[in-house]
Amino acid sequence: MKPRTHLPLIATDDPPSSPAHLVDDFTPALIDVGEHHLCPGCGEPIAMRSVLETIAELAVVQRAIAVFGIGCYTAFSNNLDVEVLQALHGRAPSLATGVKRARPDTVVFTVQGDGDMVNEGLQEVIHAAARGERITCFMLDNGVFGETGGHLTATTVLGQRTKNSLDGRDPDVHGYPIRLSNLLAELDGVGYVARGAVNTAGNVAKTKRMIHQAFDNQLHGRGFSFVEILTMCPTGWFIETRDAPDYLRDHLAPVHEVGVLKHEPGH
Ligand SMILES: Cc1ncc(C[n+]2csc(CCOP(=O)(O)OP(=O)(O)O)c2C)c(N)n1
Ligand code: SF4
Ligand SMILES: [Mg+2]
Repeated sequence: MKPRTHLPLIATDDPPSSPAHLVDDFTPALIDVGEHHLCPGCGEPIAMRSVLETIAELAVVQRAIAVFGIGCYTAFSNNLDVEVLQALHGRAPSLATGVKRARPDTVVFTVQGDGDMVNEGLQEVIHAAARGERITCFMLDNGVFGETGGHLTATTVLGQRTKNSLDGRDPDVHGYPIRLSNLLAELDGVGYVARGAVNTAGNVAKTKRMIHQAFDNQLHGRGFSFVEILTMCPTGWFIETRDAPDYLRDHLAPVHEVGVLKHEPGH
């Protein structure tokens, strides 16, 4: 019987004409080890990868210094071919401020989570932003303290089930979520604020442009720059891995809306 296809037929015993892509082929040059220990379906590796690719594309690798907060993403500090400093919970913007002031020629950025930045160190980022520090802060926002087991943070959306809000976040008991990007966009001293997400290929591409703009802001000395990136955390959301991108779309993104909130090229 003839096969039902209009496509050119390849003999089943022919070897492929080009080698199959290995996962490692896609690893950005600045990641030393192509493996990580984060959960399957986690959004943080995608966000980290986008930041590292941008640093390489901007050719600032030799003068890039990262300051990490404490969360699941901290595991990457061992994998990167970039200078990394480790800050105490929430203090990364202050440490980054010191580095940038001491070495104005460097490109300094923080990597923090919503728990680290909005719960445990909120004043640090607000003051760094208001001072117009020429640093770039990235917040990986999954709406939970992922590393410690999926507890409620200040960005958890109403109704979201977490380890300590089993029936969903209730505003009468837990209060309302803080939209940090919106707060920062209000501050003088801030040149660029955007919120991206990594739940679809389109959003990953959009987020990468935001990361690029944020670094560009720093390179031109236009004050503080900030990108919040919504990331999947199927483990801390207590859902199936495959459902996490849609969960982000249906629950987190309607509250923490994706888009550029402030862009002042002449700042
Ligand atoms: C002062 C202090 N309190 C608590 C902890 C425990 N702790 C480690 S990671 C973490 C949660 C971090 O959450 P987030 O920044 O949102 O990162 P995620 O794990 O979600 O990526 C906490 C509470 C700590 N290390 N230090
Ligand atoms: S707990 Fe969440 S944030 Fe942490 S590695 Fe797993 S999926 Fe990622
Ligand atoms: Mg988190």
